Amino acid sequence: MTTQSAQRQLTAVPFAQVTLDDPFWAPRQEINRRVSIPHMYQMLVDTGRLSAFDLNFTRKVPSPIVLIFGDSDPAKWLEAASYSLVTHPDPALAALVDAVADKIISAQQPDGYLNTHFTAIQPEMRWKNLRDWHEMYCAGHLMEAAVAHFEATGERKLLASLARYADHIGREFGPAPGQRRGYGGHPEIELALVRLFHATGEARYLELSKYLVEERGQSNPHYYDLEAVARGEDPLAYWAKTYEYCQAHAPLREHTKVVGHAVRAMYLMAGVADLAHEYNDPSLLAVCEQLWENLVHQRMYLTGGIGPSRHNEGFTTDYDLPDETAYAETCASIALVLWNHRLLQFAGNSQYADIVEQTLYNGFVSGVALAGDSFFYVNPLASDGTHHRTPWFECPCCPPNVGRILASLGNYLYSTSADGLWVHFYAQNSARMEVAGQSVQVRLASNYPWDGSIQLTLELDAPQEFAVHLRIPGWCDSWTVKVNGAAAQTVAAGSGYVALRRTWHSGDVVALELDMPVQAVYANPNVRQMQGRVALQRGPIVYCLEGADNPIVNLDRVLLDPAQLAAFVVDQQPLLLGGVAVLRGPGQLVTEEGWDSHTLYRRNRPSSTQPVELVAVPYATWDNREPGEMRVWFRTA
Ligand code: FUB
Ligand code: ZN
Repeated sequence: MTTQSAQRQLTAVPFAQVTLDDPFWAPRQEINRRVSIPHMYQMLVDTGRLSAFDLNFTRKVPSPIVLIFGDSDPAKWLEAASYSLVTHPDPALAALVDAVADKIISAQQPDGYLNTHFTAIQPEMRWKNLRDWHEMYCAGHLMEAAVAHFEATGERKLLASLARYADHIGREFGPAPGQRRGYGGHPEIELALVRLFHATGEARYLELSKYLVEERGQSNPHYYDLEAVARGEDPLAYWAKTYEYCQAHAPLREHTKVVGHAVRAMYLMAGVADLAHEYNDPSLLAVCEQLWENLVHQRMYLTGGIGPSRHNEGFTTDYDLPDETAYAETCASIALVLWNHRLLQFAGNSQYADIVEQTLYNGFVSGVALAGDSFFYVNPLASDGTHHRTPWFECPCCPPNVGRILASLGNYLYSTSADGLWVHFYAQNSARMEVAGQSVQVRLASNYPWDGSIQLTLELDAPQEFAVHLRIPGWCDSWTVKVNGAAAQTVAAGSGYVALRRTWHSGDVVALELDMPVQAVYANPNVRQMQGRVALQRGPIVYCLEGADNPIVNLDRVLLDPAQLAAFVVDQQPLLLGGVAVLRGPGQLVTEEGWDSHTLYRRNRPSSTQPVELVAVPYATWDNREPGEMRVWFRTA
């Protein structure tokens, strides 16, 4: 990617123009609409998150921090519900959305301020602790909800309300005399303000976003120290010890690694990617590229999970990727998707689409049960059988976050550029988009991700020359492409796409065959926790063993010989786990022969194994049956 220009060459096709009817996502979207969104609404009601906007609740002070940022949960729900209305008009949901929008607006103060906790409970503490108290984070989610609500309904009332709140924040914070040089400890508002700018056309929101990014980590003494002293606190008593936790340890352009809380880091970088484009600032894009390299090559799980540590809900050191204790918060994977999707639009480099795909199909969608009414907050890569999804959390950030991504999933499939269209993912769908000045209807038929045969049919009003860019996924080593049955002239794009450049006629069919064998995956020798281990992947799907299919006590005793991979068969099971391809193949089980419950250590090692038939299921679908062990990384024979 060039660092001379930071302008995006691609424009993502919005989900409103894409209808998924594939076997993987379409049923999940339907469950999201029919089960998750109503379930989450009820949870918000039951936990007082919605009635908080009536501003007549009480709460002990100091409040648990999770209650302080409770406004963000209805905001994400409203965003999810608004997206759902776009693809599935539903008068009952529309009425609920309208009522929630009104409720939020009703809590707005005359000066534009809009936060339930710091209006009803601690009004004297408004903006006094930007580091910890999440006011800007909540504001950001409310702004995203307002943009989604406006786009779904055409109603400007919530958008106008959040614009007033943004104006309030813009008056309070900034570099001008009389303003405070603060910025939020939990990024989110940065990317939200860019969305608000696009929805309203008001450049001051973009300027505010830029200020918040540029100011981060700048002042000396540190802004968070100054505000701590003003509260009568010792800044050194900060539990996280260092401002790396909230990416405020140094000015952004001096960041060299992804650090701290994973969700904060990713939301921040998604906003930075937006600003790089909006201001055509290569130095911001360069920071994105540098941190991306560190994240993807040293700090990311195979599933697209990020942030191994529970302590800071975030990053530790390079190559520290334990499986059983992995934190890998669902929200962190979501934020990773948001960032990579933004990076993808700069030059159409498939390395970013690879991350989006890997994350969506694995560590993101593991976050919700197939039934749609329970969720993972933490996504480990091994379990002794005690980790399960639950209907809700004291800190319920993940469920509505999953809801908004599922409802808008069509966002991730296509882009257009000056020279044509780009296909990033091959889930079956129909879409329409503007290409080279005319509306093009696209039908993509596939059984992805279970099968690598893809057929793309184009319908146009008149013949037109443009390029169709097809992503060759990072996991695919061999592929063919034909147009109307004949081997096609492709231009290999170094960026991981092939381009078919020709005059297209209505009815032209592109056939892409992606070879999709069962693959063994190994970890870099520096990942100490995964040495001598192997994982199974097929296409974008990472597999795991679950106790439900493998009645073995202690799945960690399974040995998998990569030389036996050819013996694995792909078994499509339409009735299992919503319809999945299961992998069946041979393994070995280390027996306990020579050991007993009185022997923890021995001076010689009895090596006794017995053959075992293994059944692997997609990682994302684990814990949807009876409780049991789960494991992604196996010992190698
Ligand atoms: O702090 C707000 C959200 O709650 C974070 O993004 C999550 O990690 C959880 O701590
Ligand atoms: Zn979360």
